Amino acid sequence: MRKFFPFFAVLIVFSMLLAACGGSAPTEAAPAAGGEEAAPATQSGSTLQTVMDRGKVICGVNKAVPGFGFLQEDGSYAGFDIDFCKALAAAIFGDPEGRVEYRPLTAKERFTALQTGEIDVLIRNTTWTLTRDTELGANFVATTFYDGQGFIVRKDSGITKLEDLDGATICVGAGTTTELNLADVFAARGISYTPLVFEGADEATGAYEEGRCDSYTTDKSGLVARRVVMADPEAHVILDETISKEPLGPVVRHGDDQWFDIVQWTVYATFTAEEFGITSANVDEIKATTENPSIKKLLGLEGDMGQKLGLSNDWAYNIIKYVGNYAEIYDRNLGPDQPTYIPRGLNSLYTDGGLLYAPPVR
Ligand SMILES: N[C@@H](CCC(=O)N[C@@H](CS)C(=O)NCC(=O)O)C(=O)O
Repeated sequence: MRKFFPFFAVLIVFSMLLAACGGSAPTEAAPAAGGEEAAPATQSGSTLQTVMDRGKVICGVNKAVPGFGFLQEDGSYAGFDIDFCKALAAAIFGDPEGRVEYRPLTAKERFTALQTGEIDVLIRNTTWTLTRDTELGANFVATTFYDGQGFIVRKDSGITKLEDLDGATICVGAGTTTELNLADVFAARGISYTPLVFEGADEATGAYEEGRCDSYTTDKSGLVARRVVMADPEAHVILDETISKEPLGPVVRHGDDQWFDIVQWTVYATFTAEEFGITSANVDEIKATTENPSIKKLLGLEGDMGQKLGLSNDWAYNIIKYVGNYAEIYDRNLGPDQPTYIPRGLNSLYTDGGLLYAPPVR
């Protein structure tokens, strides 16, 4: 019984913080959904036209998560999510160089930026949930990274499991699924805690490193990423336990099916290229020699797959040539040679025991 009072106190504080920070609940009315049924299959959306007229795609990204979305010292962006922005630009414009404008957004800002048209697409460690898919006027197109929420603690804290966090102060980002899972799971397991809520990862991990909280919680990918930029990464350990499902991927606005299709098939082209063993290094040779009808369709040698999307027929060739297949994107950012190494696990092709499975290009 002794645990109950502090636990409810925590809940009240948490609710106040959630109200202040917006949580992941909608804070603005979403634009009217376009309605998939209302739109004929051949209807042209306006986002592609806007992007083509502008000559650039505006991509909402993270700037604080190395390996995923990170603003580097030279002012350029790098990461797994950034590469999907480039893949989209390659599909639309051919060479993606100079064709993406990155808009750094905090977790709290991201859905409003999408709703208001400030960005064309959100590619920023964002979890697909029912509420976001409906009330926020967002459409998740595909999962590019299967993740789950975890916790990082100081190695010398002696904390090895969630129950050891009873009574702890936990640093967490505002407007995230992380906040909500933390409340649900800790309540269900009767673990009391005090949340310290911050708008950005820099602030949250800064507070954790200063010892203001006993643990920092976010997607495990985010923990690996943020550990890299800590003063002494070796002094911190990520607990084994994963408390949620966090399927991360690109998001578009409701109401433009053509744009949805373009972003979705851009992702699928990277999976399909890996499945066929087509890389940025061998795509020209394969293009010149292949007799495989499926590869011919993908690379635009047969059929008019690109045109059906409103693009040129070499859309997928350009993605592969200039950005690479999924494995290349993964390894460049999260592979064994990177400080942000994350074993592929669920993010392997279905043929390798993972969850990545693209519908056929035909
Ligand atoms: N995947 C989760 C969490 C994503 C998220 O934004 N996490 C925070 C962790 S504090 C983050 O990346 N913050 C970086 C920033 O806002 O600069 C979600 O979609 O809500």
